[in-house]
Amino acid sequence: KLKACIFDLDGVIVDTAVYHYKAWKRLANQLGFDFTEEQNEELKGISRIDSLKIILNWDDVSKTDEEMQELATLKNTWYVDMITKMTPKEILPGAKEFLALVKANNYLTALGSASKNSETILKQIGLTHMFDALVDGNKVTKSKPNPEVFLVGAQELNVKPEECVVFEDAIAGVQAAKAGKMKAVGIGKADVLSEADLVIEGLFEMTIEKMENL
Ligand code: G16
Ligand code: MG
Repeated sequence: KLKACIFDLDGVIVDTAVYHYKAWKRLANQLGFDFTEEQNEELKGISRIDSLKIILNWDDVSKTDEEMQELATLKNTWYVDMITKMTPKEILPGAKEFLALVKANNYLTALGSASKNSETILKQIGLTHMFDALVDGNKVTKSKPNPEVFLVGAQELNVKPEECVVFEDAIAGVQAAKAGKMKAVGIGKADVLSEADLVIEGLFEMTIEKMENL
């Protein structure tokens, strides 16, 4: 029986992908190249440093580890400038309501995000108190599709992986949930997230019944 819900942040609770995109684009432009919104899809759910490696690879740019750290830090400065201006209005449709619903039905809740900025984002949108456990890029080292971020979430909630359902918008995130032996609800397009147990457009479509029937 399911006991806990683990939520990804970017793409599930809020759309910070637009800010990541703007900041990475600015960095790429500064380095003399560009990339499309379609390419940006590949960066969803991927850690900061791994995202940078993918971007540099698109234009065959090679940098030392030290240079990469500097570039990632620069991108993050621009990104943080944008997310510190976020407001609760940016919570995605149905997210707050579904969190309240699962809590009212005695399910435990955890955040399972690759971001090292999750605390700032949750504070800005006023949802920190809705989570029984917070697991993000500061607590784990292995990027999704590795299940580490979700397994640590289950551990912090004191439940078994089989008792968890993960809500994810990224292919890598759905794969991480399945690799961790958890149920996965994909948020987005069914053809893209075909490995999920159920795909919905957003949390506004989710019900307790759908969750219990997974
Ligand atoms: C998010 C985004 C990724 C981003 C990653 C790391 O993951 O989807 O694009 O690269 O976090 O973010 P930061 O640079 O803030 O540490 P998630 O897991 O919340 O979808
Ligand atoms: Mg995501």
